[in-house]
Amino acid sequence: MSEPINVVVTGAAGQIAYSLLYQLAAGSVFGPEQPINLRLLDIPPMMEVLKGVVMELEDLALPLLRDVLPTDEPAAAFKDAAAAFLVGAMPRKQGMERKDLLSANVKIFKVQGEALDKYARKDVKVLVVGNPANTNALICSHYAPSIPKENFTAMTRLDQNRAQAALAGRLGVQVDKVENVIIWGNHSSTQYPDAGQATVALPSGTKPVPAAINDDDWLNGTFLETIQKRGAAVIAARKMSSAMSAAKAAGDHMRDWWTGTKPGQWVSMGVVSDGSYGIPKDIVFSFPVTIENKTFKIVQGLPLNDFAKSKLDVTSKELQEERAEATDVLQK
Ligand code: NAX
Repeated sequence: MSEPINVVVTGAAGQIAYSLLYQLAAGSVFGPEQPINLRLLDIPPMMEVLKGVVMELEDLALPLLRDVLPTDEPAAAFKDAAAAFLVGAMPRKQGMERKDLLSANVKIFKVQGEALDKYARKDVKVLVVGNPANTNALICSHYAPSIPKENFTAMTRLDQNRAQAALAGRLGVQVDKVENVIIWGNHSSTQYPDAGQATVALPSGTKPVPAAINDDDWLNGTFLETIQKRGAAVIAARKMSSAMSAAKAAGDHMRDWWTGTKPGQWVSMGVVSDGSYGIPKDIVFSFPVTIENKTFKIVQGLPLNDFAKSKLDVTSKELQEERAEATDVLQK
């Protein structure tokens, strides 16, 4: 057994955390040999609710879960953190403009970036789930200059899982038979879910998904829109946003970052752009990556047709706008 690591979950009293915490305590993210201390951050009005969550964590009676600290102090939460799930964010309220949402969140992620910079381990792995996830991750990294920017990522894994499930459904195969579907860009409705490089393992052998489906209109139309709008469809039905699937995706993202991807397989993560595929640097853009030794590499050289290029352009423009708005808020 290794020494316990400190794992932070913000928004710990919220609905995504409620599903995520069990996975962490059960060892499905950091593995069955890695004990963890949980650092649960939320805001002062939620401390009573958080007490209940802590009671339930105790009642899980899981041996990997060691020390649990509920707190409303970022300094206490981020101390010696090895991994952080930044789930807590200001929710969009009725009548709220995107700008207002961005402005409230930029302030939260500035404070958390500063706390990470000061108190966390320099190799901390940060996954931002709270929306607008990509730009929040960028801000957070900006305020933690002593931590490499590669250590800040945003979650598009839920979009990837949704896309994989939709393709498997259409092909009538088990979900794990489909691999390498890509989410490009922002975790928003401008994202580009791309099945162009995806493969499906069929009894007759592995085939490219576009050939197996043989319906580009569906792939570039219904499929794309269904994934882009899936979050809204869940809200319309459940009257609450995706939580169980979001928590599972957060676990998938961190597990792959921690333990690596399988040979030949890639996953999508929002990472600080290095200019790959002509995407401007210094925005957090979702790319296909492979991971080894806790380090990701953007998959290079994938062919992009004009349709794909135009989609990447739209989502990249939105991220540049978000960055400009965020910078504007921070300069005021
Ligand atoms: P909830 O409203 O259930 O929980 C959010 C929690 O965050 C609350 O307990 C709140 O008090 C807390 N919080 C607010 N400000 C905080 C701060 N400064 N420090 C610490 N905690 C703070 O939301 P939930 O459904 O759990 O969703 C959380 C976030 O995930 C939202 O921003 C949501 O939009 C985002 N999502 C992102 C997804 C992604 O794929 N990247 C998908 C799912 C989800 O929509």
